Amino acid sequence: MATILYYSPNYTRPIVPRCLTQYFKTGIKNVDIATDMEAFTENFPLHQCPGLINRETGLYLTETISIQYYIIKTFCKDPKEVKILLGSTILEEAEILRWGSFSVSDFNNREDDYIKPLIGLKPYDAHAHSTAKKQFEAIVQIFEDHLENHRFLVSDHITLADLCASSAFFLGFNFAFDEKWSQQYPNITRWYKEVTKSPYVSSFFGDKQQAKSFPPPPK
Ligand SMILES: N[C@@H](CCC(=O)N[C@@H](CS)C(=O)NCC(=O)O)C(=O)O
Repeated sequence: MATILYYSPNYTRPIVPRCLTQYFKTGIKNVDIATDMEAFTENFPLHQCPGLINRETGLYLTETISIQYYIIKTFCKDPKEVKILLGSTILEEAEILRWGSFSVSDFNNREDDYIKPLIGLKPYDAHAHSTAKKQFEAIVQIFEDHLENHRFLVSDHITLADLCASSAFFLGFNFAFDEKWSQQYPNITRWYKEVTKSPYVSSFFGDKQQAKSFPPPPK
């Protein structure tokens, strides 16, 4: 039985795990949860993806960071490349985990609360949305300030932290962050454009375009 990576094209957290399975030619089968809902639900009762499973070997992983880590450590044949992606000192490893976790937890959740009501993927409530906007602006500023003095999040090259964070920013850049937004956040925009061109993730980002306009609040 092949190892299966469950994903959904509607969600951002599985983007990097999927790209890594392809980049490292892992043979892991990428399965859209919509096409295998019964088995997905049976194995992943929280209904969250990504999820990685091989019933024969007993491999069972949830959590984006853990799955990415497993794929890189298992399938990247070049120890130097592993260090590039996952860090070459304890502090670098810790920083990569820090930014990766921050991106797929706090940042992702605040971005969802801010962007999804604008595009009909969550109910819109004007008061709740005004709070969500403030919360999002506070977190996005942390990236903008950091990237003012750093080309990438942790090191002078792309690490897993950048890949993770670029997938978290995808929702915004795809549906809302237009040119005007980019003028306000030039460092994030410069960084996002560079990271998403990386061969690690270009299989996903290659044909994606930045949003043309920021969606107005629903009436
Ligand atoms: N802590 C998990 C969260 C996974 C998660 O929330 N995934 C989202 C997609 S990006 C999901 O499946 N949402 C569906 C749901 O919560 O019902 C991780 O880091 O992987």
